[in-house]
Amino acid sequence: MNASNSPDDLSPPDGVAAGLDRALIDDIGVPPADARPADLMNATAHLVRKRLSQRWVRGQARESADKARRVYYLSMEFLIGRTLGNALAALDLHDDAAGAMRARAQRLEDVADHECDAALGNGGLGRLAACFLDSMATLGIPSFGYGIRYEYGMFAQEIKQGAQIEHPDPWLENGSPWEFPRGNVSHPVHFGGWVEHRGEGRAPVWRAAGEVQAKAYDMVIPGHASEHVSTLRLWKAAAPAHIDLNAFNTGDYARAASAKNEYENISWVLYPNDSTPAGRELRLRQEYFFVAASMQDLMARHLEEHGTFANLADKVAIHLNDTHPAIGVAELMRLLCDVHGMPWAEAWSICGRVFSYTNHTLMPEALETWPVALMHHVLPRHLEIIFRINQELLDFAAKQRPDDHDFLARLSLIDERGERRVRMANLSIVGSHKVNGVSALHSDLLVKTVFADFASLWPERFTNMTNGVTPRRWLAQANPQLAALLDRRIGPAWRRDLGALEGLLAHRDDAAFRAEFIAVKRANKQRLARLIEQKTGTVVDAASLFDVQVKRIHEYKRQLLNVMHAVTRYHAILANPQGEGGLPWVPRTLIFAGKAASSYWAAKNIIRLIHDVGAVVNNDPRIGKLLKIVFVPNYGVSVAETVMPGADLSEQISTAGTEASGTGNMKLAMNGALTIGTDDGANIEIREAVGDANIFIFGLKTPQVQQFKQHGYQPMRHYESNPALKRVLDAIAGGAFSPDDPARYRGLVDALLWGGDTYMLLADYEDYVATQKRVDALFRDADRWAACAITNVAGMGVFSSDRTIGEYAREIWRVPVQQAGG
Ligand code: 26Q
Repeated sequence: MNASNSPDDLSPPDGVAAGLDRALIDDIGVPPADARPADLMNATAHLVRKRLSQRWVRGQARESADKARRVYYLSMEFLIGRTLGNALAALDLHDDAAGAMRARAQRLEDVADHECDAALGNGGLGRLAACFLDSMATLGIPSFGYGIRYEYGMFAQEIKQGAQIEHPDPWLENGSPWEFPRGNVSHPVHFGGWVEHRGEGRAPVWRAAGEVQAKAYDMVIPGHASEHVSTLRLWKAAAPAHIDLNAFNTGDYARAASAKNEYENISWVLYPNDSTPAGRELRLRQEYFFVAASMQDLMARHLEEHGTFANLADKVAIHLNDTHPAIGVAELMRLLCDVHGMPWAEAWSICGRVFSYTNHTLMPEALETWPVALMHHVLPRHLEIIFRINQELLDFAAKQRPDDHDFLARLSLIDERGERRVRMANLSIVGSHKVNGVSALHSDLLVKTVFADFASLWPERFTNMTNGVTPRRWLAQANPQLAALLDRRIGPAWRRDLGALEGLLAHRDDAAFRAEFIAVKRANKQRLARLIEQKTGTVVDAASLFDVQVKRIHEYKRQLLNVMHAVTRYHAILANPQGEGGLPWVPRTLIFAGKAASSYWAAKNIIRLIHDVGAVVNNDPRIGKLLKIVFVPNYGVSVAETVMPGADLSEQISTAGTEASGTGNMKLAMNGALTIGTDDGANIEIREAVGDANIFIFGLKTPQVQQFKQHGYQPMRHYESNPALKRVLDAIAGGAFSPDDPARYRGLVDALLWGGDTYMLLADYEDYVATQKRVDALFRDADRWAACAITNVAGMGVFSSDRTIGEYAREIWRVPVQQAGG
């Protein structure tokens, strides 16, 4: 399977090695002898891009000719990371490119490091969208991702004296070799103004006050071991041409520039996933902007292929990645009825067959709502449409449960308590034929709690689609050594058929295999140790247990519980330097990484606490190598690609019932880490896949959490009755780790003792610490630990995003997929 032999292309037959000099001259404008690593990266990217665009053009033509049913995945976030390594692997050009770099005395990894991450997402939801694009392309699903071409992605995190500092992320500063500006594809998007009602039988007219142009920029998404490529189409906001001209003609450049800014700011920057969803007007404009452009785009494609909208639902599936694009429901109704003259009932029937919606969070406070007044100001016609949808919903519901006003008030698209607000989740549910959660537990809780009323109306609408991750990026690319070991033992099919990992179980009892597995893990830990030293200056020992918690910093994810364990261990080592229970201490390295939303005080304080505890522990000569605590700055996709393979232990310790799924848990287990976790999200399904003997589950279960909350949870009881816990909290609150500012962490501790301990850290502390001792015990037996780790890898087949996308395709989108390996 050498791509240079495929009948593919017009491109040079000898791949990267032969084409590189030409590309340096033609595409980069640099003499090959002067090429720096960044030039080599760009030149290689251009070579790869040419091959992909040939496949792309052919594929798009085929899909048009076939009048294929297409999936449109609407998402405010796509956390892609880097593309070069992924594209090389997809084209089977990796070895060829590595050879070409060697011939220039470079390493491909170092060259590839010069690519910026495309960090167009906050965390799990955005990365999930990127894994899904990879799987849709690989499974040959005719598909588009639609989103926003943010000028600035997720902020870059710097740590100064232990505190997070945010910097803008100008990822497009030097251009991106992967984007294709589509000069001929743009759509107008309107805002504001008023609605003119022209009487019976005539459609209302939206007299908008402002217009902005949405310009298409495409990113190519290669399928793996497949000719298929998909498209990620991102929209950039631009002032309409006539605005520019008018101002420039009068010579008023300052006014022209400020007018231009007012339009173009819509696609400037990614909104952070704040602790409280920000009710900011620009965010609503962003949501409508990309939805309106995407809907026009897909409707134009449909009309060109079919000449009618009557069959729209047969040919188009639109997926809402959370409620962020939910305004699409109202926009489709507006386009069909107001613009194309379709009767309301027919349009509503199409709408309900076209849309589907994924929910990613249970926390009621995180459900998106917009003030009615703001919606009226920005999208007056959409608000009217929402009111009409709501009227029909409430009429229907009233027939099911006459006089149950509370029921109707909960279902209503409008929250009438206090300032009236539009509930975007309710709009998404009424407008969709399927609504799913992202793990079995989460989907179950959705129908039992936040969406119980809707589930009583339409039980068949609700379903589960457990998340997955792409094994191409998270195993093949991130962990080449483990990938090579897998290839030798079970063959290469796992890349497209991750269930094949089960074949490892047959090798688990082979001591030689376990030794090889241990050697691969050690090499990956050394690679991670180098990254840690380079980024933090702290030297860590690759022989120690690498205990990893990497994810957004959030109270419900309980990084603070992890820190409490660290302090517990610190105290215990000081008290018993020789060890515990007659056994020496297992040296540990606690590795944290993650960003806090810039306005989230508690999360930022937790980052600071991690650093402060690290500074004390790491420099305490009595501790030596027994405990190290490090925080890797600027966590993102590229950092994750080095962290996942180097982890021994995966911390997934959210309060039961709060983490919808998690996907880092899957990536870590796939790379041979054992999980210490709560009975939450996809952890439960990981336990089922690997067996109780190969995972450390602790703490309260979801029903117990609910019971405790109902019957009055008293955190202070735990504090008073557990001396180790008391010592830990007293030390943190008393300034033991912040002698320069002893009160720095009073607030964090007070929130536990006096503020109700919302996420029940104190209730889970004892079991967590006890479970960490079981972790130590297993780690002392390296061979037994390796057998458990192998069992984890072997069980991860089900967590491929190919499995997830296969389920979406069959059960929600009703599109055919190319079989694995086909
Ligand atoms: C909303 C309104 C205004 C501004 C920002 C937002 C916003 C943005 C992003 C709200 C939420 C998000 C992101 C949520 C998220 O990443 N959720 C995670 O989704 C993963 C994929 O399903 C799950 O695995 C995680 O459990 C879930 O936390």
